[in-house]
Amino acid sequence: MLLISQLSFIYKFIRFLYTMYLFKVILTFVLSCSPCLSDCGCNINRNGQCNKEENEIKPHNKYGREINSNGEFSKMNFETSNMVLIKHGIFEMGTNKPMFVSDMEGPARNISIKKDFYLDIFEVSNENFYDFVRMTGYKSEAEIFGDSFIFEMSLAENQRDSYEDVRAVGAPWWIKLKGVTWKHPEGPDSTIEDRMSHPVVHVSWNDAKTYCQHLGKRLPTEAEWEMACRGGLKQKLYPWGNKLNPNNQHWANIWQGEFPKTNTGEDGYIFTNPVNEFPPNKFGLYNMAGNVWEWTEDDWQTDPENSKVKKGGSFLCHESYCWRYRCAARSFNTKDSTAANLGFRCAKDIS
Ligand SMILES: *[C@@H]1O[C@H](CO)[C@@H](O)[C@H](O)[C@H]1NC(C)=O
Ligand SMILES: [Ca+2]
Ligand SMILES: [Ca+2]
Repeated sequence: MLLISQLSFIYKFIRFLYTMYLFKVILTFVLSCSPCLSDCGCNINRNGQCNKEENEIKPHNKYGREINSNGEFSKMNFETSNMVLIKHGIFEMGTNKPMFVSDMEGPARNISIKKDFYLDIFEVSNENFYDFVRMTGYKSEAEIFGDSFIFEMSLAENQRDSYEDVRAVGAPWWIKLKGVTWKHPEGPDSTIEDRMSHPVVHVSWNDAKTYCQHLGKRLPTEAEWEMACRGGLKQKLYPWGNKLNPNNQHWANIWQGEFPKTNTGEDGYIFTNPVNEFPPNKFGLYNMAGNVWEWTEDDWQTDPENSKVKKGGSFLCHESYCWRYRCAARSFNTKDSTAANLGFRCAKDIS
C-alpha cells in the first residue's frame, strides 16, 4: 500500500512538473511577442516570429489616411504628473542680437502670456509614442509617405556614397531614406528597442498635434515654449544662462567637433539622449535646448499655409553652422516634414 501511494505521489509530482513546463513554454512565447504588439498587432507567422513586413505592405496600411481619420480616438484622462505649471506673465521674447536675421529672431519685445498652462517636462519619448500607437493604431506620416530624412553619420561609411541622388539640396548630410519611420529610425532593419526613453523622431507636425490631442493636450505656442525655455531668466542665451558650459559641464546635447564631419560626442551623445538626461532649467524642464527640435503651434510668417515654427535646436547643432540651441532661436519645417532630429512636447490649458 505504501509503495502504491508513493508511486501515485511521484506520478502527480511529475505531472505537476510537466504542467509547469508547458506553462513556461506558453509564457515565453507570449513574452517574445510583446515587443511587436504595436508594430503588427501581434501577427505571428508559422515560426512564431512577429510578422512585421507582411503586415506593413497591406494596402490599408500603406494608404492609412482613412484609418487615421476614421472616427475620433478615445480621449484619455488627462495626466499632469509629467508636466509643470507655468504661470502667466510678461516676458521678453526674441533678441536684439540675432544670430540669424533671416530667422526673424529679433527684436526683443515684451509678450504677455495671459493664462497659466502646463508643459511636458520631457520631450515625448519613443515609449510614449509606442503606447499611443498601440492604443489607437495611428499611422504616422512618414509611414504613409514611405520615407524620412536621416543624418549621414547614421549610416555605415561604405553605405554613404550610394545615396548621392537623394541628398537634400544645400544640406547634403541629410539623406532621404525609404522605410525610415519613428519605429525604424535608420531604416527597416533598425529598431527603437534600445532607446525607448529617447525622444520620438520622424514625426511630423500633424503627427505631433494628433498625439497631443489624444491626451487632451495641445502643442505649445512659440511664445509659451520660449517663455518656458527661459525659465524666468531675462535675455539669456540658454535655458540655464549665457555660458555654454558652466563648471566645464555639458548642459545640453549638441555637436562637438567639426560639422558635419566629426562629432566627438564629448557631451556623451552622437545622436539623441534619454529625455530625462542633462540638467533641467529653473522651471524643471529637460532638453529645451538640444537633443531634438520641438514643433510648436505657430505658423512660420513667410509660409503660413504650410510651415510651422520649431524651437530649441538639436544634437546636430554646432555653433559654426546652426547656433540654434538658444531660447530665442527659431526655425521651421512644413507640417508633413519628418527628420531624425525633430520631435515635440505637449502643452495643456488649465481647465
Ligand atoms: C519690457 O518691459 C519692461 C518693464 O516695463 C521694460 O523694462 C523693458 O525695457 C521692456 N522690454 C522691451 C524689449 O521692450
Ligand atoms: Ca552630442
Ligand atoms: Ca529639445
